[in-house]
Amino acid sequence: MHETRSFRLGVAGPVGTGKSSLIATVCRELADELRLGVITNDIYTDEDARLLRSAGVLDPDRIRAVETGACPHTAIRDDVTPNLIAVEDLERDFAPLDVVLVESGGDNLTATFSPALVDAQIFVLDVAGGGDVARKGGPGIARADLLIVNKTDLAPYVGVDVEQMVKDASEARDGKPVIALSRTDPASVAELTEWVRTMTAHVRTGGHTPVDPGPMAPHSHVGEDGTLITHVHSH
Ligand SMILES: Nc1nc2c(ncn2[C@@H]2O[C@H](COP(=O)(O)OP(=O)(O)O)[C@@H](O)[C@H]2O)c(=O)[nH]1
Ligand SMILES: [Mg+2]
Repeated sequence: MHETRSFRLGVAGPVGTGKSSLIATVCRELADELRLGVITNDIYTDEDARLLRSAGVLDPDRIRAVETGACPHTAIRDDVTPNLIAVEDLERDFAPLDVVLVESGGDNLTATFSPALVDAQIFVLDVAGGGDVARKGGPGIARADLLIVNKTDLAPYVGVDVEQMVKDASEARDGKPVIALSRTDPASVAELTEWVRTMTAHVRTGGHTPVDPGPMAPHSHVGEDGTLITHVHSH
């Protein structure tokens, strides 16, 4: 492994589940301990990058946006080149970096990162999405290196049983880790930062093999000109 190469950690999951907030939390907790960088992916804006810069948890120059110009999952799975260039630029400009967090533009419940882009990935769900999402599964839920059930502080308001949701998720994951997280719950934040710390050390020693969670489900988008763009991945 090249000595300036960082641990590249993907953060995927549907829009609004708290990916940017989770990255801000990791930066706030670990920026004194690990040398961090962040890449965000949005279709036409750099909104996530701006949000993270304004959170004041990391040197703003270490946060860069990739404007995908197309469905964001394409940029984290099918054509990872713009993201790889952004990661490598960041690694070169701030060498050595320990971890680069890559946020996907969350447009789909089954979007996953290519192992060509990240060494490990986190998939983020939130309790507001409903308790049955974890049970229904999907490649990110079943096979990401870490699954986050986020915003547990909201569970009483949306009638979700967090314990059951974590249990369902764990069953779908063959024992791979699940963390019930809320940014208002320090114990859960500590669990998350400990996972990042341990995984960083594990990747550094070469003990971790990136796993492809598998392709996302076939789906369609309405393009800018009103035409239907259909993504069908067959293997
Ligand atoms: N109640 C609660 N809200 C949260 C938590 N984490 C994030 N949010 C809110 O959820 C919304 C979406 O968060 P964001 O990080 O932008 O989601 P993203 O689209 O996945 O990047 C924002 O209004 C956040 O303030 C949490 O732990 N608890
Ligand atoms: Mg975001």
